[in-house]
Amino acid sequence: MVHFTSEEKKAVTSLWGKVNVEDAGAEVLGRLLLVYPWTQRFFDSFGNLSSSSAIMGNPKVKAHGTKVLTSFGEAVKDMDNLKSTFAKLSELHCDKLHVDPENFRLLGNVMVVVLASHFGKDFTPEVQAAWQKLVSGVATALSHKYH
Ligand code: HEG
Repeated sequence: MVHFTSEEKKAVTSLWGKVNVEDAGAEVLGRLLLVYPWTQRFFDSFGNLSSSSAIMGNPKVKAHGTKVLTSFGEAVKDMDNLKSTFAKLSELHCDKLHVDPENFRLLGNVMVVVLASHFGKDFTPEVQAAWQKLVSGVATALSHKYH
């Protein structure tokens, strides 16, 4: 499992405190659907995803993105226990949703891009390294129950 130093935990937590979960959630999920269009197939109940502006302004994308980032917030709160935090969600994504776990890595990297664009020079290389570690740890934890 990934290990976080106290500096890394601080870097992750202090940035997370400034994140607007609704706005960032809409942007992360929207960009995932736009950049990796095959991910759209999991969301055929979301209505219009036919263009960049349709995706980025879709209220269901925003609502679900908020849900995903709120869940990420649980990871931030308890970085030493990612595996147990995401055990149930891992089962859900595997058994019920059939999401290929590679998509968790894609979402994590989109998340890093969005944070970089929001925080500019405050997103230092050290802060990025800590976040990359977290998104990778979350993806691994979400993949753990796959069989
Ligand atoms: Mg998943 C549902 C979290 C990536 C597709 N996802 C959910 C839910 C949460 C969640 C908290 C709600 C679970 C519930 O209703 O009990 N998802 C989550 C995280 C990540 C992630 C933290 C991070 C990497 N999800 C993800 C990806 C896809 C996906 C990459 C597909 C490309 N999630 C998905 C679908 C649902 C959820 C299709 C069900 C949506 C619905 O029907 O409401």
